[in-house]
Amino acid sequence: STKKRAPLSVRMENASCRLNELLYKTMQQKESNLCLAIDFTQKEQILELAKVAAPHVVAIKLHADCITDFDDQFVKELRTIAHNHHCIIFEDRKLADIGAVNILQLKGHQNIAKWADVVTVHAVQGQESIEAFRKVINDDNYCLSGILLIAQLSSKGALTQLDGYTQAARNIGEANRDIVAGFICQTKISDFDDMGHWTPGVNLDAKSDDAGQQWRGANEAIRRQLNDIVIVGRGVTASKNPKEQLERYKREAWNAFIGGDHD
Ligand code: 5BU
Repeated sequence: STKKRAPLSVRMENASCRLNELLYKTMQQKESNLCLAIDFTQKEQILELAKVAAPHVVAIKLHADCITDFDDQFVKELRTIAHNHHCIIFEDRKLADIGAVNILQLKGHQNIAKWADVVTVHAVQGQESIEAFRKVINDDNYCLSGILLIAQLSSKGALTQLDGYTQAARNIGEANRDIVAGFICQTKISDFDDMGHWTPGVNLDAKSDDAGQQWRGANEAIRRQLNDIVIVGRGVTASKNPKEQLERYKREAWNAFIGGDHD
């Protein structure tokens, strides 16, 4: 898509999905389009970095199933950080089963729907299986307020680049904008103002790891490829000075978003 982004105020007003009202408001208030992926295995490590990161980011992304000592206390402390700093809690679970099982997984041993604002879902299982999320998202007993559909992966050779896949995922998302807050993608794919384009595969100092990941800079991802939100993991988490890197990634990504600095 080549269409430019609408202003955040317009996107907020046009938000069909509850998550996006919160997201665009938070982006504007914090002047940030940064999401930190904290891929650590111990809750204390995660909470420690989450506290440092929370003022700078709009979302904190987790892989709860990688946490070896995950428990209710962790969830409670995480929600407190999110509340105090207006942060979205994002569980990158990548659900990919039939609708009925996706719902069981959301309410399963980690009870994702109770503490995550948003969760990733694959598109591979088809539209009706994705529409099954509506019941949980519309139920006030759960925290979950939207899903992100995976339209493109960042990894080399990802099958999401096969002909028609990304467009088919986009169509499912656009037809269900009350529950699908946007996409995980590499370039902007939807012209609906309210849809958020969240992009992983960003690192300012390296191009790839040794396991298929592909990285590009924030300017490429945001200014050229017109994504909205940068998802950064190891660029921050593997650094000796995460706070300094958070400030750097936040500044680079926001400048690219508001059309400031060029590389
Ligand atoms: P990194 O350390 O910046 O490479 O971490 C990227 C994060 O984004 C990591 O948690 C992945 O699970 C996540 N990710 C990704 O890298 N690529 C994708 O296509 C999707 C998620 Br979907």
